[in-house]
Amino acid sequence: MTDLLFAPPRIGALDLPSRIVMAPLTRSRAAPGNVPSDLAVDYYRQRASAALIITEGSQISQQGQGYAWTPGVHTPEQVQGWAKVANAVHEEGGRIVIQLWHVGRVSHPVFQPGGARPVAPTTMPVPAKAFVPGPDSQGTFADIPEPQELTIAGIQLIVADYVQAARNAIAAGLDGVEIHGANGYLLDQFLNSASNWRTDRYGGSPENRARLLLEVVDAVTAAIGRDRVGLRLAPMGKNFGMDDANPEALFHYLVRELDKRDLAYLHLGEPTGKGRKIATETDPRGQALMRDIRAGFSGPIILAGGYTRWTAEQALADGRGDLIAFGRPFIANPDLPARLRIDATLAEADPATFYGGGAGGYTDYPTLAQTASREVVS
Ligand code: 8OZ
Repeated sequence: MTDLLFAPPRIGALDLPSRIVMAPLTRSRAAPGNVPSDLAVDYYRQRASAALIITEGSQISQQGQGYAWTPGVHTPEQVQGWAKVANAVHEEGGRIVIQLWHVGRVSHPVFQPGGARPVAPTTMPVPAKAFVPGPDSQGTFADIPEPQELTIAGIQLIVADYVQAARNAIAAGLDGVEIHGANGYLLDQFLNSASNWRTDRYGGSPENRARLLLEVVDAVTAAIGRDRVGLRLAPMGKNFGMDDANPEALFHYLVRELDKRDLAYLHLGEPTGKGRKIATETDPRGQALMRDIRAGFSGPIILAGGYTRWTAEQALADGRGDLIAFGRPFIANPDLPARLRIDATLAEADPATFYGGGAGGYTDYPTLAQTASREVVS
């Protein structure tokens, strides 16, 4: 076993101690006002040994929220909350960027200003349910009404919201932002031909469907600097009705454009055709597309999708990516890099506590050292 995971890379403005990234993970535990809670401060502090923490998706505006208790980055209280998180991670010697999120049509009137219908590129039924606050502080799933089609003015407001959110992130002391362009949310809804039937300059050709994403990238990089902006994409992803008639044509254009923009990194969710389960299960067409993206993008690439230490080392050895994002393993193993270094057995995360609730299943997973001392004590 080589130790490629521990060869230190530089991405954008940041020197990293390893290639082990903490993937963005929705945990639905924000305090009232969608403010990152004091528990979130502990949670991220505990995971500061990651080469880079990418926070949970955080809505750029009230319109951008689609799940109960996700944090925002658009009010002064939320920015204060993120400042505490950034401080905690920096105190431990870590680095942290925030994932900027607009869910588009994957929302519900309970989240929308004035109880409006959620916004989308095109009005059509949404093959998804929204996770809304239910009785007894439990989340519950609700049908999504047909969304409203965004006007050009509405699109421009959203671009401005991304810019403000990115400025807020920097004001909070975070190290940068990741634009969420994946998994069936707003920017992905514009990219994919199945969800974008527009006939204006934001729909039709790959150039037009990529326009909003590139406008957001350009506006955010102009505001905070290219070396502090990453982008997450899900090539051939199928979440929430995503589908593209010609993903090769779309990504050929998109990657060529992104490459000109000199981003800090590109973060790719592996196409598995089976719900992003295991990286090695990718279908041949998806693998070929991933190779083309890799060849067309000269900046660092982070790969995500059910990686283990072994498959991560393989991906790095094959040159398929430069860094690996681990999601579930970071939930139950706050000291994941230390465990991977000695190939320790990993703790399993409990899915019952993924979303919502308090400290249980959030900040109470021990490090290896804590586990050892508990065993000595008992
Ligand atoms: C799981 C649950 C809720 C949201 C994504 C932000 O898929 C998410 C998400 C994942 O990108």
